[in-house]
Amino acid sequence: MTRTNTTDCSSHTNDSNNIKKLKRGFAYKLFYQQGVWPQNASLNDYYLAVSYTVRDRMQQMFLNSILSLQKKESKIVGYLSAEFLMGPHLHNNLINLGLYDQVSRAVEECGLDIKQIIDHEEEPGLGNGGLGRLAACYLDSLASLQIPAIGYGIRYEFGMFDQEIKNGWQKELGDRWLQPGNPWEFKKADLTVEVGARGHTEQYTDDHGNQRVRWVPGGMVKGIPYDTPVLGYRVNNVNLLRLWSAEAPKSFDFDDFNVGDYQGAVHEKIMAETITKVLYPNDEHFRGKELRLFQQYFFVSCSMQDMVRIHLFMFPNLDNFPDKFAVQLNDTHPAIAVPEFMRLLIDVHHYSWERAWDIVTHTFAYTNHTLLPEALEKWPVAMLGRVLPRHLEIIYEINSRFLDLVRIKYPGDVDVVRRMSIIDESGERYVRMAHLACIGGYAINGVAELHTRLLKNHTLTDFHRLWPDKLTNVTNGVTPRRWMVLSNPRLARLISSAIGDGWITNLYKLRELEPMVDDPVFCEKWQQVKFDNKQDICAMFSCAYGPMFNPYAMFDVQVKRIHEYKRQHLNLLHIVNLYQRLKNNPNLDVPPRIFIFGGKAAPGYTMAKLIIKLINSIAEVVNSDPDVNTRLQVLFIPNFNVQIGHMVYPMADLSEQISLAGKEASGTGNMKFSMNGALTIGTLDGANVEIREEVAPENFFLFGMDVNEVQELGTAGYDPQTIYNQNEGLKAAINLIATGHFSHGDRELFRPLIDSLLYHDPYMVLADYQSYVDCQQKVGEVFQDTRRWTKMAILNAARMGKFSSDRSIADYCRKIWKIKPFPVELKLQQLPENGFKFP
Ligand code: 73E
Repeated sequence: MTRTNTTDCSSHTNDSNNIKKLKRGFAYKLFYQQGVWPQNASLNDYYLAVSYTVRDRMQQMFLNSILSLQKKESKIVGYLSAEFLMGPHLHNNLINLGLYDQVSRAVEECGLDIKQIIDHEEEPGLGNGGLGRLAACYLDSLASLQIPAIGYGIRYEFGMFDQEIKNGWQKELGDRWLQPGNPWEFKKADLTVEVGARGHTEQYTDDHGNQRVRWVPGGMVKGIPYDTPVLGYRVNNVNLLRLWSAEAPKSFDFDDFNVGDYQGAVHEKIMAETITKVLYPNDEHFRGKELRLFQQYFFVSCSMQDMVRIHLFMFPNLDNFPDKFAVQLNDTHPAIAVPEFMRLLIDVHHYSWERAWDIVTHTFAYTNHTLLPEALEKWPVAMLGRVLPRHLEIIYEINSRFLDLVRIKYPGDVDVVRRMSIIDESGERYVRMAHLACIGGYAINGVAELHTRLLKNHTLTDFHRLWPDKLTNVTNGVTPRRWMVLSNPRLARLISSAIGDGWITNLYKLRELEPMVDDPVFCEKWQQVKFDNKQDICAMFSCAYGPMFNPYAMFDVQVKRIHEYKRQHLNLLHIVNLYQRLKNNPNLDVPPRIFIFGGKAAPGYTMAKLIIKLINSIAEVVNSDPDVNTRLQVLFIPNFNVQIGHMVYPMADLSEQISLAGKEASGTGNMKFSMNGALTIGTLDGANVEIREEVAPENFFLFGMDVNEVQELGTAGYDPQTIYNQNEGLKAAINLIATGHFSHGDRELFRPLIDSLLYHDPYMVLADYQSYVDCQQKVGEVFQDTRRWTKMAILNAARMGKFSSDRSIADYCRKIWKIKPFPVELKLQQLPENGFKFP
């Protein structure tokens, strides 16, 4: 159902009326909210004034939507995620409201520039990368598809660190995103909940003579919710992002103060507030830090208590909780929700174990995002028992009952019991959170077809054998609102002028672009869009580098977290090889290329940081060498985040998706590039496989081993040195780095990286090297045939329908949540002119 609202009028009079109202809104907000006269206001004041004015335009829909969450008939998705990488709000809200043009005119009439205002926003970087951004795309699609949903997470005071490059090295700076003020959130102090920690459990007999257990926590913290409205695209539904912030139960204890323990009272406050202080910047590397465990428990407990409260607002008990809520666990980070909900049902609401278990196992569904063994969460039993003693007891009981079932199913098979147990007893004892999530939920899903197949056949094969219907696939997707309409307005306009704008809510409609590949005028316009986007980025970097970047060159881009499995160093070996060939043969027939990198390394991941240093060192040498620098340039864009992503995906010609097959669960950057008309060079990994299927093999540059070949090579015994010795080009490239050509003669600097490649090469970079270089040769040849390249690029974008997050969410609704749209009717409530009476 599309919105017929008062803010999106097309008539000229209404337009100018609305613009007038907007301008008045800005002035009021400046004066009353910011407390400044327009002439004294800073850019931040203007940003806040514009944002508050826009937020006011969302209120009617927002409050109507909250009311409809409380209707008995609507089923709600509770999306539990430790990360939501939302990106800037203002621009997105303007697009989803349909207010961009009016607000930009109103701003302009105030003598300002909407771009400046939009760019001023400090983005909430409350996520590491793909997993957190996926959660944000899913919130956009949930609202746009009119599915009631609440995203539950953590309001980190410091999100993902800001990255600076100093002398080629990554430097991390604290991200103070809340400093300038956050106009998009509402603090809901009256919905505060309490969360316990540590302490012990005890048995007692209740008033009815029943034996019960209770947890006596050693301490408590308060969870304060902050709500951010999440708009759907041109619909009335507004969903909720509810992020929890930790506070001490009492902020200033005068009793303690009087008895002289002022330090103690303040210490307690500081400890409590540490819980939501900072996002752990580790992507796919599990570190068993106690504070992280408590962060997870904290937000999960707050969220489950909140859902129980909402449920009991409508129903007399929790019997039918799974009819009202479908709770999705975004990876295992919130998996402690399983024993927490058991505890709430049994200890607090006095359900029997059996009834409680029935409710729990009809409530949760679990998404697995990674196969990397080092990413799988397992908490030391001793630590979990110390922090959450009642939960450990419940986990033991879940495990004991589960293993009874396994023993009945596989009599005499002790090995399967050991493998499937929630407790890993092979050395120090650990709680395997993935097993807990598999056992405690009714559905498990992988995030791309290949990934789900690997889960079925390897990582979760025992669970798949036990419950063949439980594991399904839902391939990831990204929202075309942010990743096309917002970030690539030129392309969006061109597409809409050709096929109308239905594609924005039904991405399969992009197929209608296919016949346009034979229309030379359309192809030329397509090229012009790409060229203009490239020029924008050249202009941006001309301040730092001068006018060195050439928009006619091929823009070859790899932006993602820096990780060995993603193989940024494979890309670098090709660059060094190309550099050597150009030095040896100035007439080499290759098109000019700019290799662009972006991404952060986990602060403790030494090898990833060394890869960043190597990228910058190669850039320094190559970019200043007049023999090559008109044909080959390297650029590292610092601090890659959502905002920079808006510029990067639209300007790329070539998208690098070059992980070792079997390592990247899905990838989502691959989808963003393709929908913006970049061609992919990639392995058969993650969602690349499905992208290639959709766009057809002839429109995709495939190289490298597939998963089976990787496995066979591993079994046969992989020896990178043999490959090094037999491949002259590869040897020369590695030697050039090793002998200090890019490190001012220092042979030690990159030795750890070189040694790793030569003696271990865990991600088989050398094995895929030649195939990659050959494929890059082909890429260069095709790029020189502009018509052919353009045709392939248009077909890539035209065939991206499957990778809209709208399709992913529709799949979740159908396969897992069993939820249907619940459109919100907009009943405009007039605010009383003459004040109101408290009911
Ligand atoms: O392949 C990506 C995937 O596209 C995967 O690596 C990523 O999730 C994306 C969305 O499905 C991912 N991130 C994490 N695990 N998988 C992770 C693990 C621990 C902390 C933070 C993120």
